[in-house]
Amino acid sequence: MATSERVPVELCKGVNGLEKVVLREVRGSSAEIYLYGAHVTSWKNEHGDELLFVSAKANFKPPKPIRGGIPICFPQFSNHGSLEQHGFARTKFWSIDTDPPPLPTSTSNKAFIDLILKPTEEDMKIWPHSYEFRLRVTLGPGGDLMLTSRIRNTSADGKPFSFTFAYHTYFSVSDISEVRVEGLETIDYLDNLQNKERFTEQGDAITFESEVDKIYVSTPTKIAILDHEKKRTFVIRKDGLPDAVVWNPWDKKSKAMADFGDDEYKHMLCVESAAVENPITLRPGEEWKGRQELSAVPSSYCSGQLDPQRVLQGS
Ligand code: TA6
Repeated sequence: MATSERVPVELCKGVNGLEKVVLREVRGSSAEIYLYGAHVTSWKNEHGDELLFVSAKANFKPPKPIRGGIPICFPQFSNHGSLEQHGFARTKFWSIDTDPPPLPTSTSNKAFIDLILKPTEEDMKIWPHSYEFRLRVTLGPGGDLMLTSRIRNTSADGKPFSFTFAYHTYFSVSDISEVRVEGLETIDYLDNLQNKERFTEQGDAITFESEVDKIYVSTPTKIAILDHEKKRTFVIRKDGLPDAVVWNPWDKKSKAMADFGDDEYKHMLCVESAAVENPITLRPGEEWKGRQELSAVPSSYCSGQLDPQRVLQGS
């Protein structure tokens, strides 16, 4: 095995020479994060199975965002106002943070990276607030992937600022028509396909037969995505992120996206830990923390081993 394959953290060149960090865990799981956008583009289990979806037509060419993985939506989710859709964090070059303030749950893992984004003078013309955005990406001992964002208002002008946020996670699924989402039953959502009108989820699980673009508000902290064919369940655990966006573009919208294959909607689902309904406001000196932990567990219904409710109620 080449030496580089053993180190827990490796900085190297990715697509089009863009710098990326590779995290490796001793049992074989791995993750990749581009400094462009602090964008997680790969999360593999110990068998080398890719768990995230990245479009075969994804651009790895700034200033366009990368289609897939885990784009970071900041300082806004969606595209109201003057900022670009989903904000600028995903189309900026981040730096490696060599001196991060300690995280209370500071990791004993070795496979983690701290990245930081701060506005330039130029940036301040677009969004006139000074902040420090620190992101820690950790690959846990069992192959779990954790993203912790800390955003601090560092303005000297005494002004607060508000923002909305999402980890826009694209999960790889075998067949969207064989996927169920558990944990959002009875939860209210804003339907992006119906002028953000508010509804209550009626189903006993969410299944997919057409385009879905829903912002579930004040959701439980755990959400499960069950991929029946792969006998795999993704579990999202989130903290500081009260909402969850569920999106599949389906066929028509897929054809309209240049950086997305016409049929790729069949093999992906976005379930995004988010803070959208109620923007977060920070006064100078205040810091917000938003964290999501992703795990992928085997699920085999036939043996009745996995009851999704048990997964959601479990520790
Ligand atoms: O998260 C769902 C969504 O807001 C959809 O409305 C769709 O626009 C998707 O994000 C992708 O946005 P993007 O800017 O990455 O093409």
